[in-house]
Order: sequence, then C-alpha cells, then structure tokens
Amino acid sequence: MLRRDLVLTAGALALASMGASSGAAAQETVKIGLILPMTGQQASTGKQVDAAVKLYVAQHGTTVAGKKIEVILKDDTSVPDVAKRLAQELVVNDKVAVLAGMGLTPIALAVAPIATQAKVPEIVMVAGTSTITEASPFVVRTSFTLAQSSVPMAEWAFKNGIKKVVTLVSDYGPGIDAEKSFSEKFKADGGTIVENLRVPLRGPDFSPVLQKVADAKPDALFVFVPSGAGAQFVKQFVERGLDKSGVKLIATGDVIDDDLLNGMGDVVIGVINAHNYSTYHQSPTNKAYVEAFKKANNGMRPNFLSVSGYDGMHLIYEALKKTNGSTDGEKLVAAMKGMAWESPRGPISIDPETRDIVQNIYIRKVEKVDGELYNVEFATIPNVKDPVKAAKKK
Ligand code: VNL
Repeated sequence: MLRRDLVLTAGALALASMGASSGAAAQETVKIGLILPMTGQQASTGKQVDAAVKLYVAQHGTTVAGKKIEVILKDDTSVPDVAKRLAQELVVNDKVAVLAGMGLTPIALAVAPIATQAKVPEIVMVAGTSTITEASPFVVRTSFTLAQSSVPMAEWAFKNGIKKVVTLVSDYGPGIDAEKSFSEKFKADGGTIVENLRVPLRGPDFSPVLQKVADAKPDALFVFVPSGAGAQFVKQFVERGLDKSGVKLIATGDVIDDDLLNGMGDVVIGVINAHNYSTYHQSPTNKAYVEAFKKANNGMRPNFLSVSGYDGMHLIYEALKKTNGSTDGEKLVAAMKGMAWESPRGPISIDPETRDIVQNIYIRKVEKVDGELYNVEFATIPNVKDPVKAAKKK
C-alpha cells in the first residue's frame, strides 16, 4: 500500500511539472499508450485490437498535424492492477498524450483515475459497462455498451413469439448490464424472466447452470459472455444436449464472435443475436476493411473489437487534426465530442453529452455462406445511444 501511494505521489508531482512546461511546439512526437491483454484469458482481444491499430497506422501514416505518432504497446496480462501500473508508467515516464485499449471493464475502471489526474484522454476500445464513461471526464468510448445490444435483443425476442426466458451472463459489470437491460425490456414488453443465472468471469464452468436451464425449459436462453469465451459456452451447451432441447439460443454478438464462429461448428447455424458489427456487414467500407485486415494478418478475420480499435485510432487522429497537433487533454476530448464518421460497422458518432458511442445495432442470424459461418444482418436499429444512460436522464 505504502509503496503504491509513494508511486502515485511521485506520479502526481511529475504530472504537475509536465503541465507547467508543456509548450505546444516542444513536443514533436505524440505518444499513444496502448494497454491490451496480449496474454492471459483475454489474449484474443489484445490480438484483434493490436492488429487493427497497426493496420490503421499502416494505412494512414505516422504523421498527423505535423506530429509524429508513436504507439507504445503494453501487455496488461488481463490483470487490472497491472494495467494501472502500466498506465502510470506510460503517463509519467513515456509522457503519452493518450491512453487507449482497455480490454476488460475492471481495467478501464482501474485506469480512469490516472486519466483524470493526468488529464490524458482514455480511449476505451473494448470495455462495455455503461458506467465507465462516468468514471472520468477523459474517457471516450469507441466500443459499445451491453445495453445497446441487449435491449434490441429483448424486443426482437418478444415480438417473435418468445415468452419465457432464462438469462445467463458473466458475473461482472457488462454481464450485469446485459442481464438487467434485457430483463427489464423483456418484462416491460410482457415476457417472463424465469431465472437470472451468472457464471464467474475467470475460468467459467457452464455445466451446473446449463442443467438449471434444461430443468426450467424456457422458450429461449439469453447469453452474454465476453469475446473469447463463447466457444467454451457453445461446446458445453451442445454437450448438455441443449441444442436439441427446443430451448432457443439468443445472445449478444460477443458470444457469437466472428473470430470464433467458424470453430463453433454448424450447431450455431440459425442462432439469432444482436450486435454492432459483423465481418459480413455489407458495405464498401467494410469490404475494404476485411480484405486489408485479412491480408495483413494471415487471413485472420476481424471481429467487433478490432473495429473498435480501428475507430479509436481514427478518433485520435482526427482529434489531433482538429487541435492542430495540440495534445492538451481537454482540447482533445472537446474535439472528440460529437465527431461522426463511417466505420466498417456503419455510421457512428460520439455523443457530445456522454462521450459514449452512438451506433446502429443489427439483428443477425448465423448462416453458412460459401462454406463459412457468418452473422448475417437482417434488421437494423439505427443510431442507438446507451439505453442505461438514456434512462438515467429521464
Ligand atoms: C467486456 C465487454 C469485454 C464485452 C468483452 O470482451 C466484451 C468488458 C473482452 O466490458 O469487460 O465482449
């Protein structure tokens, strides 16, 4: 504890003196501290986001508004305390102008006080708990919130004859947001939530909860697990025979991740889910993105987290252009507010009031196209703001 306090104090002093001498012209290089889980349980997330950031830089160059861009990648090993220490070091030693990445909610929250103290923007490219944007005025999010996809999923389910649902989520911030927002909407529409089940984030075993689902026999099981964990869930769902039980599987797109989809096998064909991005999204922007991403990464498919990383880089580059290269954190955040552009996922913008992303949510069905499994979009809910924050305002 003591050592940590000392480090924090030293950090604060260094930040204060930095602030006093930050003449704009002095800084030739703009450093971006990219904190990602490159190893550990969330390594697939780090791999996707890092690849997208590298692609963005390769396509758009390393000079923005006369400044040289340098990305410093750090592996947080999926551990929040490690991410916090790395953020401190990046700010104090490397003097980064921006912190980015944040592959899990606890990591985004651990870094937020440092962003506030240092007045450095924290670009959240993954974590999806609603409250993260409220943890610091320097947080700007390019990923999503879980309520954004869970509420449309609930609406679609009730409209399509599903009356009784069991929910199953990872037991932490985004899972609880998914559970609550799905359940509230589904009940408000007239449906019944039979049971809310949760599994631990680390090393989940789905067997005991899937037995409960088999016993409850709902019309559908609604699931959220974070990107990377869906394959294990589907495997156990099939092992328990639930794919043949008449219980429909519905989910947020995190579960039916494009990255893992082909490995899940034909059992997931027909699964309906709601999300912000599909590799199969039919737009020229996305076709170009998927082609370039695969080419640069040995044929690896880009998933929704790669797109959030790619968009996060766009946000940083465009904000720097707007500030004429100034790295003043408040100016950068001000420049980011209200920014709108065409992403591989479709049109997106940053809500100037909440600094959270506004985006289309698509209802999709897993289909086999040319021998590969894809999430094929068949309905669009345009310009969705985070429903949790929207409800708070009322
Ligand atoms: C989170 C949310 C992480 C959704 C995810 O994948 C995800 C989070 C790593 O907030 O921790 O798909």
